[in-house]
Amino acid sequence: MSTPHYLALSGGVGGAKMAYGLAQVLPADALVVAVNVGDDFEHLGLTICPDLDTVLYTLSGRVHPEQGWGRADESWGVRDELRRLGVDTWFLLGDRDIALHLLRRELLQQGRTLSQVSLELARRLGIGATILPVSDQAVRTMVDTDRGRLAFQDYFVRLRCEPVLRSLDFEGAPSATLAPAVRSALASPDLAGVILCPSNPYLSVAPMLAVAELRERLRALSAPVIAVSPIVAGEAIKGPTAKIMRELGVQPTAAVVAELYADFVDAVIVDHADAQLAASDPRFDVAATVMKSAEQKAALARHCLALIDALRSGRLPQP
Ligand code: FO1
Repeated sequence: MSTPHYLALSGGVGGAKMAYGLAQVLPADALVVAVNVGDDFEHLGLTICPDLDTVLYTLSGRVHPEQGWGRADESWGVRDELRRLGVDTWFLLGDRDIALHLLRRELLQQGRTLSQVSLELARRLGIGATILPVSDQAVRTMVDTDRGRLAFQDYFVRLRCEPVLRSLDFEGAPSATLAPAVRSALASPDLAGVILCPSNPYLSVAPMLAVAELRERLRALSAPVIAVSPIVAGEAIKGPTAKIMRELGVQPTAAVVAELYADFVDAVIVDHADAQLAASDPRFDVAATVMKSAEQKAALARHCLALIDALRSGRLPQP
């Protein structure tokens, strides 16, 4: 990669919206999106990569607009037939989604890495940006709850996040390394900056940072690293982030999110609703972070790029 480029670190729905905004305002060869793999699992013989697929479907304009995951215009013939065959279809996979999974299975069985497969799927979906898993090795989020130790999707989808969370760990992370192209993007002198998308800090960002090499490289980076808070006025924009933070004994605030990343982040963008944080601490910057329309996504992306630009030239963000 020889042109200036930006690396976005993304989980599922919220991260994908940010990545979509960045893809609107950057040339295709200037955006690399490294995606959480902690939610991945094997199901019905398929390798399910929910966050990668959410990014792929969002950037290719195929995502279900209300859910934020899965496909728009989906059909359910396979799910219905599985039900008739007595299969518990707790994890919803539509027909079009299954087609993508069959192709992923085929490409993986040919011996390609998850990075290579993700690049190929992005190409076939017409996406110009580079979409990669944060690691090619399996990192699996496990949760300890009041109902015992659970695999992530059992907790998140089957049990709808109802069990009370006590702690999380990331199986495989201690021996996992960065996907080679993510490492290259981070090591490149052309890296202009890193954007931590507004993803759940515990469920989406922590499994990425559990790959120790990522955190080390972010700490050592000379290019600016910024984060967008997924918490607005004490609540998550979407999903269970605030509930999880309370169960883990921390206040769901943008300030707490900033503290989690304090060792490697140069600035944190918070919503106007949390503007008071920026009044006393120059590490906070304020923007409209709730992204509903394509314009709002692009506007937040432009704000991120302007903040990185200001940090690169040593200027403080303007309130
Ligand atoms: N989320 C659900 O709440 N229920 C589902 O049945 C479900 C199926 C599903 C299938 C493919 C996919 O890529 C994502 C899917 N998700 C589903 C979303 C996903 O499991 C979570 O949103 C993420 O893991 C959290 O980022």
